[in-house]
Amino acid sequence: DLLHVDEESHKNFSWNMRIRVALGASRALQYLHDGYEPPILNRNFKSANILLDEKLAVHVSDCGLSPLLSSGSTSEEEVYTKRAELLKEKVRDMIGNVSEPLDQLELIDTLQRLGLAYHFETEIKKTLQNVYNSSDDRWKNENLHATSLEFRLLRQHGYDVPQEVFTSFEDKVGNFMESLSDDVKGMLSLYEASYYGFEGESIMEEAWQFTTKHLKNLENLDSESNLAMEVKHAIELPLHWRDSRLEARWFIDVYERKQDVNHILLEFAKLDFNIVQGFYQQELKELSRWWESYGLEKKLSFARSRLVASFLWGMGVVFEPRFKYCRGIVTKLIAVITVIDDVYDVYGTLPELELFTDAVDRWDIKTMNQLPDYMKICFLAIFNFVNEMTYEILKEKDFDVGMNLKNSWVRLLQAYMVEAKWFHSGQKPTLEEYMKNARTTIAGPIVAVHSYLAAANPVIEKELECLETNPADVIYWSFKVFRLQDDLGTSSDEIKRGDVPKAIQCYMLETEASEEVSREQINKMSRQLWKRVNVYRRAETPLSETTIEMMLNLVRMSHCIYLRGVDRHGIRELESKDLPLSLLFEPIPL
Ligand code: LA6
Ligand code: MN
Ligand code: MN
Ligand code: MN
Ligand code: MN
Repeated sequence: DLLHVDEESHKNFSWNMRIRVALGASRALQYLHDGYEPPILNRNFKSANILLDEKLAVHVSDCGLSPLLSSGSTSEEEVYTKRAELLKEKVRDMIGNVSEPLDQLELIDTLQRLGLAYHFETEIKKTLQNVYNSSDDRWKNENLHATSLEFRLLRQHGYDVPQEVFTSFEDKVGNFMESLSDDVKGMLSLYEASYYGFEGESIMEEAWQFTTKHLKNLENLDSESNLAMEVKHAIELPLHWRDSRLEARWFIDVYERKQDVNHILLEFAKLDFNIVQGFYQQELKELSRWWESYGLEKKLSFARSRLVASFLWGMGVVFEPRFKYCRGIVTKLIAVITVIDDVYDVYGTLPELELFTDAVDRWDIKTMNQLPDYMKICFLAIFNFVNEMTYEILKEKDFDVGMNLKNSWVRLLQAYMVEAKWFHSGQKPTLEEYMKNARTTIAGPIVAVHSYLAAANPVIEKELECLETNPADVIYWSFKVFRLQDDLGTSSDEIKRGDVPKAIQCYMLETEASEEVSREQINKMSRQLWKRVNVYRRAETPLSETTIEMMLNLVRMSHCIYLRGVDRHGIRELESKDLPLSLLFEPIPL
C-alpha cells in the first residue's frame, strides 16, 4: 500500500523498497498531503521508472501513479539549476577572498568533503601551490591540526612534504607527546594525515599508532557531539580510502550541524548533490532497461543480478556528471562480470568452462554452437557488449578498441580458469600464488581497460598499453587491496559454498593462525599496500593523474562495499542495514 507509507513502516522496508517508495508518486503525494514542500523533484525524479534490483524489481509505473508525476513542468528544475550556478560563482569568489593559509586549507578540505571540489579544480590547485611555495610557516605555530591538514592536502595533491614536519610534536626520544591527546581535533587531523604515509616512514607509522590508540578510546565515549561522530566515522574508514559521493552525503549532514557553518557552501552542496542525483537516476533508468533487455537475469537464475550495486561501482570510479558514458560502461561491465563470475565459481563444470574460455578467445560466433545453451547467452552477452562499445568508440573517437576489450576479457577468464582448476583438483595455492592470480580475478584490470577507453579522449597508446600489461605500478598494488577487501567481505560464504581458499584461508593454511588473527593480518596487509600505493603514485608512469584516480576510486569503493566484512555487492539483504543507498536516491531536503 504505497500510498499510505508512514515513517515507521518506511523504516522496515528494504532499501529496494524505500527507493521505490521514494521514487514513486506516493512519496511526493505524501509530502503534499502533509502540507510541506516536497524535496527537489527534478524532471528525472518525477518520471522515474527505474527497474531496481532484479528479482524484487517492480517498475515504479506499476504503482499506477506515474502519470501524475510525469506531467510536471521543468520550471522547478530550471530554478534550482540557476540558483546553483549563482552559488557556484559566490563560492568561487569566496576561495579568492580567503587569505589566511589555515582558512584556505580548511575551505579546500570542506569543499572536498562536501563533494564540491570538482567545480573548482583550478582555484584549488592555485591555492595549494601558493601554500606550498610560501616560506612563512608562522601560521602553523605548533598547531597540530594546521600542520596535519597542510601535510595531508599537499600530499593528496602530489606535493613533496617530508614526514619530518611532525618532529616538533615528538619528545626527545621520538615519541609523540602524550599531552597532544587532549587536542582531539589535532589528533583527528594527524590520524587522517597518517594514511598518506609512505612505506618505511617511521614517523607516519608512529602517528598512525598513536592517534588510532587515542581516538579509539574516545570512540567508546559514545557522545553525540559532532566531533565524536567524526571520530567514529574516521576510525571506521579514513578519508583517503573513502568514496567521495558517499562521503559527501554523510558530510553534508555533519556540516549542517557545525557552529561555524557557511550557509552558502551548505546550500550549494545540497543543491549540487540533488542535481547530480537527478542525473544518476536518469542513467540508472536507462541502464536498467538495458539490463532487462539483456535478459541474463531471467535466463540464468542461478546467477546474481546486481545492476544497482554495479552502478554504485560505476559511480565510484567516476562520479562527475560529464563522465556519464564511462559510468555506464563500468556499470554494464560489472553487471555482466558478476554473472560470468558465478558461472565460473558456482555453476559451470570444468570442461564447460574450458570450452567457454576458448570460445571467447577465438571470438568467433561460429564456435558458439559448441557451447551448452546457458553459455551461449553468456558468450553473446560479452560479445555484444564488447562490440557495442567498440562501435561507439570507433564512431566517437576513430579508434578501434575491439581487440583491446576482447583481450582484457580473455585475461580475466583465463585467471578464472586458474581458480576453477585449483578448485576442481582440490589443489591449495599458497597466498603468494593466489594473490598473483587474484589481482586479475578481482576484475580491476578489466575495469581499468574499459573505463580508460570509455573516458579518455584521445586514447594514448602508451597509457593503454600500461593498463593492458600491468607492470608493478600504483594500480597493480591498489588492485591487491581491492582483492583483499573483497575476500574480507565475501570469503566466509564462498568457502561455505565451495570455492578456492581466498586470502584469509591461504594465510590460515600457511601460518595455522585462527580466522580472526588472519583477518587482522589481511587488514594490516591492506594498510601496508596502501602505503606502497602512496609511494608508487609519485613514480614515473605513462598513466595520467585522472586514470590513476579513477582506479584508486574503484579500490576506495571496495572499502565501502565490503566495510566490516559484509558483502553488499553480492548479498542484497544486507544493503538495507549497512549501506543506506536511499541516501543516494532520495533528494536532500533543502
Ligand atoms: C565480486 O563477487 C564480484 F561480483 C565480481 C564479479 C568481481 C568484480 C567486481 C566487483 C568486485 P565475488 P570473486 C564488484 O566475491 O569470485 O564472487 O572474484 O568475486 O571473489
Ligand atoms: Mn610552507
Ligand atoms: Mn565469485
Ligand atoms: Mn570468482
Ligand atoms: Mn569474493
